[in-house]
Amino acid sequence: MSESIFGQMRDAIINLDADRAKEIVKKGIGEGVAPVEMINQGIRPALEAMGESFGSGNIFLPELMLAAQAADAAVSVLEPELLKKGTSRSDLGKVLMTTVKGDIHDIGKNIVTLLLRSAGFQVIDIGVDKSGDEILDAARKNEVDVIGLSALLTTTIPRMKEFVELVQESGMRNRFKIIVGGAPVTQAFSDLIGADGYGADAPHAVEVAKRLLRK
Ligand code: B1M
Repeated sequence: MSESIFGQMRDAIINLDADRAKEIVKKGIGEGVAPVEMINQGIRPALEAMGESFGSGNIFLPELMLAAQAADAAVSVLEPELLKKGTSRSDLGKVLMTTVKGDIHDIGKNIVTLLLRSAGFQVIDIGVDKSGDEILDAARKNEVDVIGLSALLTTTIPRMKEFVELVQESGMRNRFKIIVGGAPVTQAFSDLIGADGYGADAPHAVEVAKRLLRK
């Protein structure tokens, strides 16, 4: 049953049909399909397929943008479900989430934000395209425990390395845990730049944040 929901969701996004994507999510919720599974098996693979078509020149930016809008629409229906299924605790710690400078991809960041909130973290989401100085300033002002950086472009992941260096130079490296993620980011890259943790997907990011704060 849920197998066909995932297929229908992928089709809706690939056909750039936001209304249909929302309908399928509602149907999935009605059938008791786990929201995280709808993301992992429906939304994310659909966008990956669109990304491949874009990379090979079979579709163009306007189509990619419409696919992203359909995915966003699907996530917006899932949002209350994810938060409803979450814990009533909000004391696991404070996390700042952002996408690094030069990068406006935010679907993955928003999903990680949702799951962290659902798990009981307080999340300050400062949006996309943020410089190292902006991120560090916000982290300091909001007194967060964890800084979460997302990047989707091979040209923007170097901003993560620069950020770790900036925090080190500012003398605040012991004050913040830094978690990185996004499609081109790997555990090896995270280790290389000296981040504290890497999340392959949103549930994994939550586990890593919990482990780092030992909660
Ligand atoms: Co862009 N784009 N895009 N794009 N886009 C990619 C990344 C690309 C791989 C597509 C391709 O060509 N095959 C390619 C990058 C190639 C490269 O770097 N070598 C690319 C390109 C080239 C571009 C533009 C440059 C295109 C252009 O303008 N010519 C441009 C860049 C703009 C910019 O940022 N400056 C661009 C623009 C766009 C849209 C605006 C159309 C749209 C983004 C809309 C939005 O985000 N609001 C878009 C999209 C949708 C994609 C793809 C198709 C899908 C990304 C996505 O949302 N995936 C993408 C192809 C791909 O990823 N395979 C592509 C679904 C999402 C749920 O997954 O973001 O990976 P993801 O997040 C996951 C995990 O990675 C993890 O958890 C999430 C949930 O499971 N995670 C974290 C993410 N952040 C985390 C942080 C953590 C932990 C885990 O800790 C803090």
